[in-house]
Amino acid sequence: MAENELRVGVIGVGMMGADHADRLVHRVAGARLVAVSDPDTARAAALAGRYDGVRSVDDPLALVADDEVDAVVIASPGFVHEEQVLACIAAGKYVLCEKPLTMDSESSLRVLRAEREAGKELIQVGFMRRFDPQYAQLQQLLASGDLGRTLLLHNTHRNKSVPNPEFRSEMIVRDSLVHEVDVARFMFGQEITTIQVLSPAPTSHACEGVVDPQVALFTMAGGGVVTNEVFVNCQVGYEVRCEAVSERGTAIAGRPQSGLYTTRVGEPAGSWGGTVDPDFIARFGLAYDLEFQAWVDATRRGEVVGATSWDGYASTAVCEAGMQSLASGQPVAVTLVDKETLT
Ligand code: ISE
Repeated sequence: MAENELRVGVIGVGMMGADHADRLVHRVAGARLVAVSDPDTARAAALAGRYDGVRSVDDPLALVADDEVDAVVIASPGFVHEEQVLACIAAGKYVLCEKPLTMDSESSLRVLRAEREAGKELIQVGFMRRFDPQYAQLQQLLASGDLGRTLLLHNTHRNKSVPNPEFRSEMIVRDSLVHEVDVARFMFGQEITTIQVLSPAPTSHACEGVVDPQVALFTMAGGGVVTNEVFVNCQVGYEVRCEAVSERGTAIAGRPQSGLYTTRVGEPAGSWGGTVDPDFIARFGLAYDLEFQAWVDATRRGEVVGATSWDGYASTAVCEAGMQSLASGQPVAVTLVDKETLT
């Protein structure tokens, strides 16, 4: 093992966790995947068997406590995050937890308080857009003041489809819009004070009773406004972008790049740009790689980078208000505790 190499355990090896495991093995320097855990123990064992020196551990809390695990990636479903993150804090281990931090603001607050009481920042929340080179560049541009004060953001977030018949309208707010919540806070450097979720007539491709697309409006603490379209059954592919409108100019992150101009006999007759990404793993692959590298480097230095537990708590609180607004159609105020005292 290289000196100071970070030994990482991954909890939850569904689509995202398996991708993260592969990332740790092949694309991140300074870390070594040593253990994986999943309620589907056969799936965990099969994944562990693919790599040298990786064990599968049935109990996720035993993985956290394992002496050979220095730091933990949590890619399990949101409803088990609280228990698993609290276990990491109790063990004094750094953790990269996929969003959402927890399912509601009360439980996120319990996590935040536990981390404060432990006296050391340990939690990074997996908001990967912060590491996408264009999103990061846009944030730096806005923070530099070159474009003047930021007035508006327009976010677009489209997924090809959600074939899951269990899918519910609230999941669009909690699992998809939550990314734009973090983007708005990141770009403005301010909290969101109100959220309103509008329910346009749904696409015929949505499951029965599901409101899709949704349009969410955020008001920022400084008075800026953010419009968000989230459309998870757009049928085409994965499209995510953010346009900022400032006093002296505008900028867009995530605009498709033009590519090779080709023509061909047959259908389609040719193309002049790239293709639309199929899903978030393709679209944000580089962002995830950069996020993981930053997490590993920071953990080895004993620091936390990216979205913190406060960011996780604040975004959960906004989504909670968003789910109320989805039900009523009315704007809902976001209430946060005092950041310094947590009261
Ligand atoms: C999923 O959970 C994600 O995090 C993706 O980034 C998002 O695009 C998708 O809508 C969510 O369901």
